Amino acid sequence: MQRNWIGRSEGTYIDFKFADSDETATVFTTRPDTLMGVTFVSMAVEHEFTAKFLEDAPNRAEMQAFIDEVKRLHLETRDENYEKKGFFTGKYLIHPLTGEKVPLYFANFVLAGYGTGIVMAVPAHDQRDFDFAKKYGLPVKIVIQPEDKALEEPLAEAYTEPGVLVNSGIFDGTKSTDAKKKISDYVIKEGKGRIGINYRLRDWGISRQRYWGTPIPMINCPKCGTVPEKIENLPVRLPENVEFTGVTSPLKDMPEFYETTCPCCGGKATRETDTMDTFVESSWYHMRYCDPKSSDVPFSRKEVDHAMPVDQYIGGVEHAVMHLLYTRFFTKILADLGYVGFREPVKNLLTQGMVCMESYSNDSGYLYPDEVYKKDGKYFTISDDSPVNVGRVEKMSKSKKNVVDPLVLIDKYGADTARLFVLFAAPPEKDLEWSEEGVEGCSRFLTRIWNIVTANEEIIRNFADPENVEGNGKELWAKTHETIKKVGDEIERFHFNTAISAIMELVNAAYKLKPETDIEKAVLAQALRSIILLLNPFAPHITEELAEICGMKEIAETPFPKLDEKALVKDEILVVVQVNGKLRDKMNFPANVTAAEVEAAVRAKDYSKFLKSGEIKKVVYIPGKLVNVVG
Ligand code: ANZ
Ligand code: ZN
Repeated sequence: MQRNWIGRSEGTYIDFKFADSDETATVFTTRPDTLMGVTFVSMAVEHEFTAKFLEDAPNRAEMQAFIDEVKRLHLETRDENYEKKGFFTGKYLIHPLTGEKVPLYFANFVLAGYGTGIVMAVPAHDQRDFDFAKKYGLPVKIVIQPEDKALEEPLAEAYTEPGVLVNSGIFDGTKSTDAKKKISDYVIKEGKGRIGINYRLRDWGISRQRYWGTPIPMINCPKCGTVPEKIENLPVRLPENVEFTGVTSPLKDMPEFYETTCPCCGGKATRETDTMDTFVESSWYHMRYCDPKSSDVPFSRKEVDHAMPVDQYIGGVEHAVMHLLYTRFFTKILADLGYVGFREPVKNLLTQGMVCMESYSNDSGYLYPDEVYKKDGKYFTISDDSPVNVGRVEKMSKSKKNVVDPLVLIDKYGADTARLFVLFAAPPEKDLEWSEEGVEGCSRFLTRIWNIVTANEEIIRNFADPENVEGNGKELWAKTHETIKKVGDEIERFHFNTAISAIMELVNAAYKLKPETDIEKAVLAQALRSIILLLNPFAPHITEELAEICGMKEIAETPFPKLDEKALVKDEILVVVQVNGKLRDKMNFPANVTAAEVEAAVRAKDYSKFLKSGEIKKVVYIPGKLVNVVG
């Protein structure tokens, strides 16, 4: 996402001479392969050429009106999907290769801040240029043909795929992918262009007309201009006796703050009342947390290098480009200046999803979920049983009223159920769809655990973990330790939902064992203790309560359950049999089977109908997995 946001773009600058002067209009293009298809050139109204064009224009008023309209549009919206509009500048440019005259247009979709603000237009191969050409009756010249069949003219839309060059003189027959470099090299060799790199990234204006934020320590003097505050007067502190009118920053109404003297000439001057964007601070202030007591420096390198970088950043996806890009930028500067010894502030990023829910509405607007009820798959209002429309599942928002109050949920089901549902319903990086059924399911699951633990309280109290298990309890013993391993691994990867579903499986397995022997009781006791411990991070209240009932130590003081590798050793393994690479059979072997025993077992079977020669030439055994029979 950051790479996209920065938007590095490699292309070529190409010079077009004006037909009526010696001046040059330079375009930036990433598609020099289409150069021979240029039928006009478009430019931003904010370009510096504009003033001259206005002077020369016979229809100056009309041109000015167009320019004003587009400028307003560019200030008001950043979304570039508005209707394409243009205006002829009255000027022509000379095509650098053909020498033909091409008209120069103002176009509202050309941005002043990107490239050169001038674009060579290729209507046949660029959709924006195509729409523009259709609207203003400009020619469409095909210079790239698909390799399999010729395009039908007139085109219904721009052809933007690669192909082979046509109508391009010496470049005819060249693949468009190769022609990019060829034409670019040619133009450069002719002295009519240069390689260019452009970035989509816009400048970051860090000042805000707000009170909260770091003061900008600058002073505006009518004589000296904008000058920095004297070092001995730093830091500039914001007044604390402020009143918020809700209209302007209170600083603008506080002469006691802004009236000052100029550090250069000593005359009357005003202090800057804008403050810095809060991102300026959040880009580095976490480093102060590593060293909150230093008073001569913001932080000491020793303390910061010890604690930073951040191991795990968790945030909404909106931080991936803004905050995280700024903080990387600040960190690199601080590293360059020698204030920190690392160049990346964060080791790992998790962008969590959103909580979503369907919305309910009727003619009088949106309804809260507790104003409706569900019957036979349809929804009705509680107030008068009238039907309710159900909207799509989307981000919870107050305006759509598709929100649930966690307190209501906690009152009805308890905090453990609420937390368990949130963690279970989706992996953290995905959106979570809220559902009452899901919440009820989690509540039932906790009840099942309560029931099985309290029913086996004596067993849990009296039986220690088993040493080694054979026979009837073996399956649950293995399952317990598989679950311990899985839950541990999944928690480390933030996959709480799969950790919880593994615990659910273990609960089901525990319900199946009806213990008779002491060893079986020990197995069940260990399984139930493990369930309590493993579930504790997700449902702390009920599990601490159960631990106490069963005479276990306080869980907060208990380490994560230990994995017993012995329990994971399988008695039997399943080996897949391939004959000449195709799956043909499966066989069970004792876990300690040797390659020779597997080969003997395979040779004892009759696979002759799958063998080309009718007999086995070779047997290749990949231990524990598969055996390939060749012949
Ligand atoms: C001719 C051409 C033909 C183009 C074609 C595209 C397709 P990126 O990849 O984002 O860098 N462009 C250049 N400057 C512009 C500006 N200031 N405002 C609007 N558009 C501008 O995009 C580069 C392409 O965007 C350039 O390549 C140019 O159009 C356009 F079949 O040149 B192209
Ligand atoms: Zn001054």
